[in-house]
Amino acid sequence: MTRMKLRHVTEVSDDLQVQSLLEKARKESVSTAFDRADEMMQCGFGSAGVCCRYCLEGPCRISPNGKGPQKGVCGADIHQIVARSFLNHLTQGTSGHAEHGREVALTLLEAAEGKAPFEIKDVDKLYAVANDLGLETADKTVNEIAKEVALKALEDFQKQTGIMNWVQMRAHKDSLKKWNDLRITPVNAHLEISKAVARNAMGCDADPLNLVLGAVTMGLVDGYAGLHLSTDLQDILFGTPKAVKAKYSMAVLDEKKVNIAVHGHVPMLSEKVVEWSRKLKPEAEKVGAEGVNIVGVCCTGNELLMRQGVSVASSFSSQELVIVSGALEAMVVDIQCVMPGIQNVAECYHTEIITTLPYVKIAGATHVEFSPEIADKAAEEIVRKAIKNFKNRDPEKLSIPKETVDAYAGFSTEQILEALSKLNADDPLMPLIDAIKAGKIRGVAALVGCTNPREKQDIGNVTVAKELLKNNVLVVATGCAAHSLAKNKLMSPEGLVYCGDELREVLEAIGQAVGLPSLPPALHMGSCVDNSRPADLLTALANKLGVGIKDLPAVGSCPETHSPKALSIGTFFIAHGVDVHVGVNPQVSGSSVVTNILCGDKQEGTVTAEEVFGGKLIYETDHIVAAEKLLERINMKRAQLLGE
Ligand code: BF8
Ligand code: SF4
Repeated sequence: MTRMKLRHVTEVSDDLQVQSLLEKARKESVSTAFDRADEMMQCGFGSAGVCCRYCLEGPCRISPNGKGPQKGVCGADIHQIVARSFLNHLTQGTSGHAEHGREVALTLLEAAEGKAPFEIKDVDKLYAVANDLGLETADKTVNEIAKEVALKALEDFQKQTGIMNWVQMRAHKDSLKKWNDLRITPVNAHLEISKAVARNAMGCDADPLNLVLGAVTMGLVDGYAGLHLSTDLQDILFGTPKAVKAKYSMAVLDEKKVNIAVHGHVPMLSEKVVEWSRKLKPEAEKVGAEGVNIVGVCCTGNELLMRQGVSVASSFSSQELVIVSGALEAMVVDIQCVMPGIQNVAECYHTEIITTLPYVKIAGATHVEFSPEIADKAAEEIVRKAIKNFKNRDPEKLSIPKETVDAYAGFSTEQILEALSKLNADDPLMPLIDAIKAGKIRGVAALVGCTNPREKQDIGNVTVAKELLKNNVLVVATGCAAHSLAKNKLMSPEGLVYCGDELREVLEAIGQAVGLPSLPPALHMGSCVDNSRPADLLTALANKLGVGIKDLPAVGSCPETHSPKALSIGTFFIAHGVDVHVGVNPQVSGSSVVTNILCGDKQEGTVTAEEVFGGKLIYETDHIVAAEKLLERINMKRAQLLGE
């Protein structure tokens, strides 16, 4: 096979540590996602979303330029095929988050019943959620209440009528009315996912608009059964995050310690791995190490960072390079965004890849089965395996980058409100609202989602964030986007130089009220399921102002999208009327109809997301132009809201 020309390392990432580890990988003939992305030819049909493989009459593909057959064998046209392919992406993204929520609900149930070794860490949040669910709490023990909350959560995967409990509890009333009017409000997560798969099959739903509305239902399932439900229950189980200082970059690996990377998304196992890494320090010392060092990768990293201040080594696209350091004794993975490629990379070093879930295994990897009841046993076994592997480290292959970056994280909605309460104890939202009204804060932007090996790492996330900050937009961040911003000093007061003067004054005033020099320019709100937190903040702001979420000067941006989960999250926000930018092709361009529904403006005779919900999808690959478009939308909403 002819090798495609690989990008120079400086074209892959601006991160010098990533560049040097990629160089090392290439020298050692180790294949990584960055190089595989260069070698992979992109299919034009797939890119436009016009290829259908839903039945064995096909595969069928329609050429968007009008040449060749314009209908599949069954008669499906290009718009029907693209709409189904969009719904398929959304269903896939949503099912991952819904499974996450269900696993956490089961863990809470087992903890409450005394079957799993977890305690309720945030009793106040438990009471708050129980009250919001309308549960009676008087004369009940904490565990009794936790059990009822867990059962309410599990109803959201079972009930056959009505609407999901978490939608009822968390949705803004105007948004909910809209969804009810459109008859797209989800009943239960599994029912909706199953229905989406069924309607997408050959011979079923063939109306592009109806299919896109089905995708919006998936977005709502994602938002409530995935994001909100997971965040609420994880906060109850593991604690609601508070401001915390931590370190970022590949340099968080420690030459003197046994290094374990925790990777994936669901925090149940990784919380226990942290616990056992402390307990087994004496065992690590016996093999000549100074202890056990846990580092985070992807959203498991975000979860541990937010609650325990665990340092973060890598976002999605450079996950394999953590292994290339030669310093990693074990990489423990649970679910989602775990590249199968890590096993091949690990085989070139001494790293042991340990899978933990029965339905997420990697051929060649070690498997240590995890379930909540045996959480301690599994975590202990994993940490012991890593300690045992320390002796196999090859000093010749060792290359740990040197400099870490300080970052503040832990900005849950509760933490933000607590900080604001230092300025106005009776009405904590008012300082924020006053700043927005006065134009000191032009609007709020959530920088969310991924890094993508096809894209130059971090550059999209950082450029969009800096442009918005410069224009006095308050930036919050989650997921791997948060990783990009943290590495580039946007989560420490050092990054204040990137803010407009007015925004900087507001951040300093709030920060100083809580004893810090300033709040950081970008507030880290957590993992991808924690996109519930910016949604909660927007709901609180809208309620306070007596308007809908669609009326707020708020936007979302995912410049380096890789995962369908990001499309699900984006659709969840669009359903609230929030404009959402993606910087990577969402694979709908083959259909003018679907593209217009998602991205079009209000236009007579056509139905668009903007017209129905008040927000739209913005696809823009130029990061500066993307920021300009987002600012334009913020200014438009400000004009409508404040009469500017
Ligand atoms: O859920 S941001 S690359 S790790 S999908 Fe994956 Fe994207 Fe990272 Fe977290 Ni979210
Ligand atoms: Fe072709 Fe229709 Fe089957 Fe798709 S569903 S593969 S368009 S025949």
